[in-house]
Amino acid sequence: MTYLAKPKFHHPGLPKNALGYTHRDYEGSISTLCAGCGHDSITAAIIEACFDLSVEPHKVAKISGIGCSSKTPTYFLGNSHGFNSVHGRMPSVLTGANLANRDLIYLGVSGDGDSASIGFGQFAHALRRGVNMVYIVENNGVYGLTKGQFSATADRGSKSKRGVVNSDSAIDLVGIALQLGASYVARSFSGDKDQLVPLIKGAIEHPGAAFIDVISPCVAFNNHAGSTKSFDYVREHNEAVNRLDVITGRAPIKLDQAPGTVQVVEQHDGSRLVLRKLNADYDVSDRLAAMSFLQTHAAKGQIVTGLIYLDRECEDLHASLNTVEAPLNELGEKDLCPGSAALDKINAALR
Ligand SMILES: Cc1ncc(C[n+]2csc(CCOP(=O)(O)OP(=O)(O)O)c2C)c(N)n1
Ligand code: SF4
Ligand SMILES: [Mg+2]
Repeated sequence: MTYLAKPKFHHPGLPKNALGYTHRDYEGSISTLCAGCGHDSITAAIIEACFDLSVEPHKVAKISGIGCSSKTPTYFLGNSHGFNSVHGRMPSVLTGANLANRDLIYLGVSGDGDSASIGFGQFAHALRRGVNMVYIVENNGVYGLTKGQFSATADRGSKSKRGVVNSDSAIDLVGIALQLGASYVARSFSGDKDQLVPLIKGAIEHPGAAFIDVISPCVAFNNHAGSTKSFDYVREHNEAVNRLDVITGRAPIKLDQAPGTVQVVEQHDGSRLVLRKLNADYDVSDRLAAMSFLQTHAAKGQIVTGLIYLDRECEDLHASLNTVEAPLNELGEKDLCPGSAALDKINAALR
């Protein structure tokens, strides 16, 4: 239970990262989700990614909405900043926090109900503005917390646990993110840690709006035959475009790559994504091709996973607004109050 703290002691031989921290230092409270919930696997992947990258926990702000998925920040990074906001409002709270202090890593955690229904507008605007963040949707196709109603990402024709057939078309958040201009777009599966951990690491290193849609089966309400978000269905229909890993501090290598080889993509901050390309004709830098690839495979009933699109030239919201670099809480009176001469100049310019 959330109020039960995990014991502090751990095996003295646990591996340590560059900061001297173990996995335990990136954990949170004990999860209260249903045993086997895909969301818990995503929590484990976030912990591993932050451990691997030696992220300083106090440099992370985790922000969520409402839902089983939005509860998960309690279960990881217990020493980080956290804000559990209102249903569908994570993106605007995150945007505000980011504008006030760009020095933190912003980790937005949401659900398909949280982001594709009540928060759809918020989702859209945070991505199109290029807020520097990692935006994770833990996508189970249902409102898990409120007992399994179809969400807007449930596929048309899929069946609820009680046998009701969904008659509405699904929203594909990856397709929308591509169209809105997100500069890092990926999809993964909660049960594929090998793929998910490097995708999260890449998103943390990415200096712009990074969106990851993670199919995350709800074992209580959406893991039956007839569901297209169940463990069995996703395993059978998964079409991985690439395998990747993140390595920091290596020399860059060009993007043109032969099928079956390894490719390193350099990002603005100097970190590298190492991609193993499985598809001969797949290129992560081509937004239009990515959109068409998604649609083509969706028509075949296949779920494309992997790093689907990456814009290495992206600008974040601070660059487009030309904001001050220092966090607002570090600005002194001199910065905030330039004096009457400066004010007179501004007023004169407006006359
Ligand atoms: C303004 C508002 N409307 C409705 C609700 C009820 N509600 C709570 S969680 C939720 C949906 C959660 O679904 P999702 O975001 O997919 O999270 P999951 O539980 O599936 O992880 C709803 C409708 C609410 N808390 N607040
Ligand atoms: S109801 Fe579904 S989403 Fe919520 S904790 Fe249980 S399995 Fe996970
Ligand atoms: Mg959901």
